[in-house]
Amino acid sequence: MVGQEKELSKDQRLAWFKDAKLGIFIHWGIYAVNGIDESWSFHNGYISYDDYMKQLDGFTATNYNPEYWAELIKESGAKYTVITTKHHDGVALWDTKYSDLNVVDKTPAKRDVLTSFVKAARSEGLKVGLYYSLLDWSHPDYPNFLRDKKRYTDDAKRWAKFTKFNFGQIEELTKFNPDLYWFDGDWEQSAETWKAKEIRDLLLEKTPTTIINSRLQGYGDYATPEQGIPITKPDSKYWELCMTMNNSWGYQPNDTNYKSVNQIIRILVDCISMGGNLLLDIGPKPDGIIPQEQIDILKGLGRWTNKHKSAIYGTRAGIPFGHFNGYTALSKDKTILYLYVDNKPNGPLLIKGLKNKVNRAWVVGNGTKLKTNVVGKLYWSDVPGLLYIDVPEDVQDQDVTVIAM
Ligand code: FHN
Repeated sequence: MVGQEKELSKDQRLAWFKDAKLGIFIHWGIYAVNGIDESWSFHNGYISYDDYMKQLDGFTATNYNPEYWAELIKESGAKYTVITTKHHDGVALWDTKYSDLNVVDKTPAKRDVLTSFVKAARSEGLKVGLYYSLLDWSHPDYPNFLRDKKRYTDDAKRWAKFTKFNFGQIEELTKFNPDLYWFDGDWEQSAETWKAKEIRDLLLEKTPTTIINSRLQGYGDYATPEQGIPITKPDSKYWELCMTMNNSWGYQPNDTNYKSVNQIIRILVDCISMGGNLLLDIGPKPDGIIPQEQIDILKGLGRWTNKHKSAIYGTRAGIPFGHFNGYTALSKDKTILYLYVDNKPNGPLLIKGLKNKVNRAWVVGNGTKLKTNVVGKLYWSDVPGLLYIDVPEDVQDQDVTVIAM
């Protein structure tokens, strides 16, 4: 249960996560072959189960280059990555001994594509998260199959068989020594039915320094909002927003509705300003090529994150809205305030109601000192009244300018 262990131990386990700010999510599976919705397309009846599974024949991984994936993820500025080891369709990316529904036995890729990625990501210094769907719509002993067709409703023996299988696969994943377990699909059963506490205990016993996302029916460590940016800070000390670059998790060539680099940077700073992380998704093609639009976004993001490192990693949530018309964050020791300027200012920035004296202000990434002008300071106080900061056009970033003070 959240908060079950001693707070210190949970804080220690989550320390890297709190500082990381950016992760890259990877949805890679057979759904990329037809370029359709991952798992949901058959569950919702847009394609028959048999036709969905025909995609196994097209998952080739012929151009799969895990070292390049890891390099690119690193270049984006991400500190961690989470890959779908098995989505709701039940197709495993590793050589599981619990089912032959895996890319080694059933696809022309004929090899475990997970091990090489974990290794490559680690060599780039990235923390590695493994996504695992608790529900498995392919397993014959899993009760819920198609949206309107249940295999069974109450059969303790079959559920026990499924539970054994699920624990078997989860235990196999512990051998990768993940820094993070990213569960999904918990909504179909209760914590008791999943044996969520036992899953958590198993993971912390096998991999004691790991962390677990919230989708384990209350037995995770941090909140996992999805897609819509939280308007207010989620009610959890640790959290991560997971989000697609276009409207799809997996590769869908027809979905060209990509957010721009600028829009994604603004979402990232929104998360940072509330003390959270952004887990941004990519969906590689069935041969392992990452679509060019996604590469461009990762590189564009990398340009900005590399320039603004000090205002990203290890920061904490900013000051309450009302002091500044935009996103803010604080350095870990709370001596530096960062202002993220996501629109071209048409005059000096205004910060009001500060309780601390401001010694200097500068542009993050190029160090230019900025002129500040205090208006309405009380003669008996060190605290500025209205503080204006000029940000000349030639020091502004093409996306989001960051001012430190
Ligand atoms: O059903 C999945 C969906 O396909 C995708 O994997 C996302 C990622 O967070 N999670 C589920 C829905 O919450």
